[in-house]
Amino acid sequence: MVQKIHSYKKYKEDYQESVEDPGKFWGKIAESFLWRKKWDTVLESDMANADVKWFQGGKLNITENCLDRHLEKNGNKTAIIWEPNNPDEESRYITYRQLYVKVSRFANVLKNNGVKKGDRVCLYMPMIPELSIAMLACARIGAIHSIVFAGFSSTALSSRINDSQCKLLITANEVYRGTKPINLKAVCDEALENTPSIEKVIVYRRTVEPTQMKEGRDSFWFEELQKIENFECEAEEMDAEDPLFILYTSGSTGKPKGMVHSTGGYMVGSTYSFQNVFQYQKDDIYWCTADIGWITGHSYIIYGPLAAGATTVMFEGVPSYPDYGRFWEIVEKLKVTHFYTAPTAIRALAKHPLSLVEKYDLSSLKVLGSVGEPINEEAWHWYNDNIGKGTCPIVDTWWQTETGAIMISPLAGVTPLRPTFATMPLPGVQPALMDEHGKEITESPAEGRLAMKAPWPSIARTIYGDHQRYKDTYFSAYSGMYFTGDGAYRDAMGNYRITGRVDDVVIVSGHNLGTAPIENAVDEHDAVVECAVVGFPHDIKGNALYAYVTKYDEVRISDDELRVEINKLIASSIGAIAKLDKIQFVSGLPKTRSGKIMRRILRKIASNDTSNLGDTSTLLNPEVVEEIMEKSLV
Ligand code: 7RM
Repeated sequence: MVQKIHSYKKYKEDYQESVEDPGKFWGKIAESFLWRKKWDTVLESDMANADVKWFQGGKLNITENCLDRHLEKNGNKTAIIWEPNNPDEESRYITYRQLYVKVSRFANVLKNNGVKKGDRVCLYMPMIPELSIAMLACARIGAIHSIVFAGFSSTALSSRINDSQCKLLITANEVYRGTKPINLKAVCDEALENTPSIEKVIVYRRTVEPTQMKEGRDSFWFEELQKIENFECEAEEMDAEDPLFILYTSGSTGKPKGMVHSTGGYMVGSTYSFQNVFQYQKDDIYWCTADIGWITGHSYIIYGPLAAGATTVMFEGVPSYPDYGRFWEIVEKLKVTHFYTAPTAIRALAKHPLSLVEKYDLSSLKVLGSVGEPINEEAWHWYNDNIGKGTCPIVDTWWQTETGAIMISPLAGVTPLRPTFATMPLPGVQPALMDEHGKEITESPAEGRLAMKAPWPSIARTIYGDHQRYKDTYFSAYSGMYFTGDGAYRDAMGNYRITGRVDDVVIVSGHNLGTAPIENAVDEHDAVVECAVVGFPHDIKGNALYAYVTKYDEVRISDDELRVEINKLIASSIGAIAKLDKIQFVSGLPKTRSGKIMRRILRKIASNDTSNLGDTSTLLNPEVVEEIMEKSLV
């Protein structure tokens, strides 16, 4: 098992070693995993060419690390506790041995359906154990899973399926989230109208509702299982650098980026960070509230915790159902020790009466976590005082889909905290702050753009099918470094506070939304000439979306009707999460002479921060700025 850092002194020593000799440091950590064959070289890297390889020559299967190796001593330990949306339904407890059998059996289902090593399999599923089973089954046979968050629209689903040419789609018929039924199969059917690569669809029956099935293409999960007699499935031997999964993340321009993660490096990075950040101990009950459709769920519900032999909780529902006490009811019921959630959830919960918290016994809690956005002061203290009762360290974990694992965070109970700061880099992580001239800022305190000076094992290896875009997006801003897209402040002690995105990605309720595809959707309305979408601060969602729209002179419907129609377009092309909070109709958008919309200015106006609009001298039409401010909706 990965060695845990137990003291601040040890953290400093390990950090030092990881910088001085990354090969030696990570080689030692990797030793504690199960490899069929050890690596020849720990690290080969050429950051300038976006080329990073860890543990080359190593052979392994990640599921042998997540399942097989626990069987002898911990076969009867609970691997997954599943908590249903409806509190009256039974929880499910799945031991490591049971999970091993279910995964092996389903891996045989995949094989039976012609899935082979290297094939892509799309998973569009609710938060049920079968999602974990399907993802691990893919990994077992070396198929690459591409999980699409089940809140995405059919258009978003089909474009992701097409981008990575998935062969098989696994879904569920229907699911309840709160009181809302979501017909996943119907969304899939719509998506499948233009996804020629999909040959088969396997449908898990989550509810008893009748389900439309297409002859020859669709079959039910249980029918597929019945065809399988062999409950064992030999794990495919993978190269350390073989892809494990693809996960799409929004880009600032154009289509989503299919981030590709490796097998060996990802396993080492997700597990090492899980162990050290959360300081998980043998009988702890760990709960991360994220959806597995996001990287947080991949790394910190499934791969990290299972490789570490932990008990991980998976929750199907929402924090507001049956009421805003649900999270705390679950903490009491399952005696949760580690609770990891997002600032947007904390802010939403903090809006409701404290009695909903006080009703429950939260004394099992030892560690709290936060991820996804900068956590504001108020939310941090509410979380600390009311949930942690001032005795649980809060690990504010900064990382990205691209980084695969936590990069900057306190180690619970080991390194010092500073409210609203992600604090210090994990061993192996070398952050740099860059100034506007592309030079590293070495003094502190300072503020700048956050980059990474050295590779770490779980860094994404490429964007599926577009290595040039990978290189351009992450490795071209600063030579030999990885650019995060975030801004950060560093205090005199070396603690980092992430200040937010510096590009055109807005994080709404923890969801990363590229503004470009939203603008595309708005532009589709025939009354719309063009638009610019920016984020602005929002009490609960962290950020919300504000659109500046120019429309045609002759529009037959009212502004309010047009607003409704625009949001409908967005909901159908991207998903309800991307709906606009504010839509302001303007006579023109501020543009540079080369014709680029100056979103920087709009961002400031939408945030009600107009004291210094920065350089407007390159504007073609400065007069519209006045007009936009005058009629601002904030
Ligand atoms: C894990 C995840 C990545 C972006 C990232 C940041 C923001 C994430 C924090 C944070 C401040 C944090 N992956 N972000 N964690 N900002 N403090 N602790 O969220 O790919 O979906 O998003 O999220 O801007 O670049 S992600």
